[in-house]
Amino acid sequence: VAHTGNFAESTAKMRRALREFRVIGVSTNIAFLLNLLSCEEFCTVAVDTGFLDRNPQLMRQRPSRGRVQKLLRFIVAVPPDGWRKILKQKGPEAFAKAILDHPGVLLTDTTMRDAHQSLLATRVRTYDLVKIAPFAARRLSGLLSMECWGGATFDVSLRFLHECPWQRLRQLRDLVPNIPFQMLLRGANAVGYTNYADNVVYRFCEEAVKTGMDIFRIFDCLNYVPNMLVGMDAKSWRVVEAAICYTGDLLTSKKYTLEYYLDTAEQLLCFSLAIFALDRAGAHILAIKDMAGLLKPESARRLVTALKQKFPDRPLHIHTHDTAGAGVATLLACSESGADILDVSVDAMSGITAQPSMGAVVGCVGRSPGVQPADVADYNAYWEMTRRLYVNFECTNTMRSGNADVYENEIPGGQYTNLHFQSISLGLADQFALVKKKFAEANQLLGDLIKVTPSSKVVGDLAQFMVQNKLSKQDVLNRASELSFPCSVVQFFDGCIGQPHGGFPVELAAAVLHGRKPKYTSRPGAEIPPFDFEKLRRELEKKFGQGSISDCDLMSAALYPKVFDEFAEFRRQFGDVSKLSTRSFFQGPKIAEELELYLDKGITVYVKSLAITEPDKMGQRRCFFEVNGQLRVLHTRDRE
Ligand code: 3PY
Ligand code: ZN
Repeated sequence: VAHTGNFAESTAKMRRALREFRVIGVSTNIAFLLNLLSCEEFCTVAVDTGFLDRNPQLMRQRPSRGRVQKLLRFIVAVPPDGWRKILKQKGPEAFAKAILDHPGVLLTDTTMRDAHQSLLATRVRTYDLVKIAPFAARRLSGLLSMECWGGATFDVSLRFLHECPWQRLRQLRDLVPNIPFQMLLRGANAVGYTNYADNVVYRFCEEAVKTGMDIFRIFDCLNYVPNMLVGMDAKSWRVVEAAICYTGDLLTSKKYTLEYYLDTAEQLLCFSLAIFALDRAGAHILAIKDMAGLLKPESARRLVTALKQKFPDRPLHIHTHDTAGAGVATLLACSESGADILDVSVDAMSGITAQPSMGAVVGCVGRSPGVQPADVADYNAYWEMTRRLYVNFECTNTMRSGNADVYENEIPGGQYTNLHFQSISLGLADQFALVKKKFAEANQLLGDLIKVTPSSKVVGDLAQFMVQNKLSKQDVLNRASELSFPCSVVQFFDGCIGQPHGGFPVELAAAVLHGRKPKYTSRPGAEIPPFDFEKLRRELEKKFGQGSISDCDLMSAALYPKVFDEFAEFRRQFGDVSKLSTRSFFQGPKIAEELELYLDKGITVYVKSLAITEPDKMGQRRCFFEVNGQLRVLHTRDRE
């Protein structure tokens, strides 16, 4: 905790450090610091500069030696070593070997990515992630990894939270130097919804590694191996985790059988080396990605046992969702059958459509999981409170509990509540049960697909189309050539997202494409010309100013051109809103409430909202603020 001689500044820093468990430096006046730390008013209320005059005893008391020692112990505690040390010092192959040699089962915490993507519409802000990150670094250092990036978080942070996803990753990395970070990469779709040119995916991965990413979980929405290899073919010291998507039930499915998963794993782990001439192992880790929570305990036993027998030299990582409520049972079955790593999310951010509960797995798993129940409980206390800030985005607004009907409709966790929400906005609120039934029918019409972003959108769009137009499965087949199918369905049959296992249903494909040939019959990215980054930079600099576009900005714009333009314009108008507290961001300031804005290292501004006038004839309001004690007036128009 730094004492700079400026009372207001030091006070702000210390209160912030206390709140965020973050240590910035060491005060030379430990007595003063200790007295402040033990003063309740200081720790809980926003104090002003008269605070010391009212509490002169704080300057005089001498602390005991024991208290100094305790405080020093806290100050000097740096995060303990974690799995990242092995990765950095010995590289990804040794990292994978160390996982295999580890006697316990290891955990990945998905709270900062998939859990809030599934439960809170991906809305958790950087502000709330960085607050708890130092705690995770110190008390959860035994985690194999934290999944904190990728999937939908990239798009949502730019589009809805108006914050830079790269800055989020950088900030988290600074605070968690010891636990490997993991991200979800949608193969050739990177963190988007469509296939990009190969150089976009490569450059995205390079930038992510530079910004602090370690483990890339790579999947393709159709398990289309050529698409996955685009993401897997990288050159840096990052870890490649090849994820095979799981669907149906391998005990009963005729299409997605145990042999299918073993063959796909073989292609990813072995054949890819020879066929695609990768310059190193195809994948360091193998993952089963059960995005809808369909993997039942008995099927899990068979799958894990078979994969471990066939590929004993690759760690096996299991990802599931708890939609039906059987997630913990599945993870325990996986652990007993020899899985090396399990995905969990903290209790308060688990269950329903998210991952199974960390606390439950830690409590029940026989093999030592590397984290302590008491630490999980403290972590949970934070998330219990934080989740409340996102009440408007709660999946529980539309879904009170998990639902075992997922075994019938196979809707992925991340899509389940979204689809419900979409149905409401399309005026189909009371027909969600029908939408789910049609989802299963649409899946059959499309040939029984792997369903995950973006193939799940194709199935969801067709399901909603069937409900809106009151179409049965047979109607779709009979009238296919005259129907105007959703764009995503046409693109699917055009091969734009890849080739499905078992091929396209021939008759429906011919009808949807009106007899013409599909655009792509192999990997789409192979035919997309390389993306011209320098041209894009010139265009952006013309719009937003010379030198204003960082390499990360450029990457965001290459992936999401329109969303980035809006984000950059917003940033130009309002600055970096990720610094605002979540309540201020979503609800704005309350009159007379003091906000503490931490702008940069050592720069904290206190803002008090004093009054806001009614709109004048021109629709303008005047807002009166006190900024560090000085009056400021702002003229503004209500946002629509
Ligand atoms: C994503 O693609 O964002 C997913 O979470 C898929 O399961
Ligand atoms: Zn998931």
